[in-house]
Amino acid sequence: MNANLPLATLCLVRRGPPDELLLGHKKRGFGAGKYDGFGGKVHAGETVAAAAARELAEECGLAVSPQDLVKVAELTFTFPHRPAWNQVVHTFLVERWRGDPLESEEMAPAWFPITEIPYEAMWDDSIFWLPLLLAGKRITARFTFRADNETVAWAEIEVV
Ligand code: 6U4
Repeated sequence: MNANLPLATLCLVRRGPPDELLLGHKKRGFGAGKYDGFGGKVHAGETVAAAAARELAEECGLAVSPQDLVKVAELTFTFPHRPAWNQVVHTFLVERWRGDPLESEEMAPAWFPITEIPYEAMWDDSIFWLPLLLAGKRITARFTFRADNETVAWAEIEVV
C-alpha cells in the first residue's frame, strides 16, 4: 500500500538514567525550526539501516552499529496538499552508540528529559506517537495532514 512512497529514517537516541532523549533542532530545509530525531531520505541502493546510520552520523556525529538500531515504528505521513512531502519513516531506537553529539550544518542537538519533550516545537504528529515509543511500545501509524501542511487531520495508530 505504501510501496510507492519515498522511504526515510528517524533515529531516537536515548540515554539514562536520568532518562533523556537527544533531539535535533533542524536548521534548514524540510522541518526547519522544529525539533525531531535524526534521519533523512534513503538513497538508491542503500539499505534502510545503512541510511539510518549514515544520517545519524551526518546530522549529529554519532556512530551506531547496525545491530544497535532497534526498529520501533513505521510512520506513514501523507500530505494531500503537498504530495512531495509524503514519506514512510522507518524509526529506530538507539541506546548504544559511539561519540558525542555535535552540531552539524543541518541540526543542533540537545538532550531533553523524557518528561520535558518539547512537543510544541516538534511536528504536530509527534505527540501521537512519541509517548508510545518512549513507553516501550512498537507501532505502525499513519498521519494525514491538513491543507496547512502542518497540522494532523487524521491519524491511525496500531501497537504491534
Ligand atoms: P536533504 O534533502 O539532504 O536536506 P534529508 O536529510 O535526506 O534531506 P529530510 O531532512 O527531508 O531528508 O528528511 C526528513 C526527516 O524528517 C526524516 O528524518 C524523517 C523526518 N520526518 C518526516 N516527516 C516527519 C513528520 N511528520 N514528523 C516527524 N518527523 C518527520 O517527527
